[in-house]
Amino acid sequence: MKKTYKITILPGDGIGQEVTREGKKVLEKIAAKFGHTFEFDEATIGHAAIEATGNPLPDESLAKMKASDAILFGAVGHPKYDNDPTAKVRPEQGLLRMRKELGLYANLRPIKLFDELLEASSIKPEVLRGSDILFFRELTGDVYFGERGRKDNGDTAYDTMIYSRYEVERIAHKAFKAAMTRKKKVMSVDKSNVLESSRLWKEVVNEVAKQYPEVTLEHQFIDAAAMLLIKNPKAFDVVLTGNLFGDILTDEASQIAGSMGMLASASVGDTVGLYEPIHGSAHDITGKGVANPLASILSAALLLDISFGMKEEADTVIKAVEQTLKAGFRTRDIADANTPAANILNTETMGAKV
Ligand code: GGG
Repeated sequence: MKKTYKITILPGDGIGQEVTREGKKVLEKIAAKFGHTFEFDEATIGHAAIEATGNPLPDESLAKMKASDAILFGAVGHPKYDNDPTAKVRPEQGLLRMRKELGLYANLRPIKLFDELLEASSIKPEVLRGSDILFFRELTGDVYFGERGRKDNGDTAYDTMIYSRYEVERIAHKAFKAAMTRKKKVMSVDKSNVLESSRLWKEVVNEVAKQYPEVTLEHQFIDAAAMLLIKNPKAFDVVLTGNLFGDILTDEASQIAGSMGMLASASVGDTVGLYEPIHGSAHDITGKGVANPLASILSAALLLDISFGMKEEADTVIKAVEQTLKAGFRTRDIADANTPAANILNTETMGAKV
């Protein structure tokens, strides 16, 4: 009997709702085209969940996710909390708890460059052409989960950057294994000239590297890596880094791909895989129908490939995105002065075109 694949749809907040609808639409199309049975169940997280239950990650949502084969997630966030530093409950807490509860410690962020968007990038096409980078961002450690607080009557604040040997080991193995299937190059990014947690990071990465003698390992400080990424993106293959540095560096790398709206990601670890665009909830454009759904659609492709082992189906999605771009269609964020107005699509029509 053919398997029924259970997919939790977790739209979250802001444009997360709009783009995830298009990602789901593409999964439905793939199911029909290839004769698969995908069963979808929606769950809440973030501000939407706080409004409904007071909790950014209700137990019911977590239970649904744990019972599914994969999760397609949108984004969390709301400006209300950005302007209130004293808020005790915040949408992002739902995201962090979800990553921790599901053991999603490895965030894969491929910087997929479509030839059609070379001109849309802030970097010169000749510098960009041929770039192909895969980031491994550690997701359940670092300053995100270390002790934090206030002292001196609230006048001093602290966050603790903390890593344990096993946390670095497990993500390093994932990065080295991926490098073996690519150009056999790993760049580990840290700040070991200043930070003790980075010195442990470097020490452990060097130890893990001994098990992969065919892979060339290079270390860079985060500041130098940020500069090199723009200067010479072709020099990068697999990048291995911590939670905070990975968050910042991959937002920067999105400019290589032309827009934040183009970058998909996969979070994997101990249990079910989670797939999401790297962008946030973008309340400035929420409800306007202009959000780029391609990162969600490409996240759906990662879901098919990594969680379901459906390589052909995943490639079909990527090819459909490629053809849509080749035909000249763009959302606002990836359009340029030469894009005819009729080719600038909204979120829904871009999803439909793909
Ligand atoms: N889809 C990604 C998303 O929702 N990002 C919002 C966010 O708060 N992310 C925290 C982080 O990953 O650093």
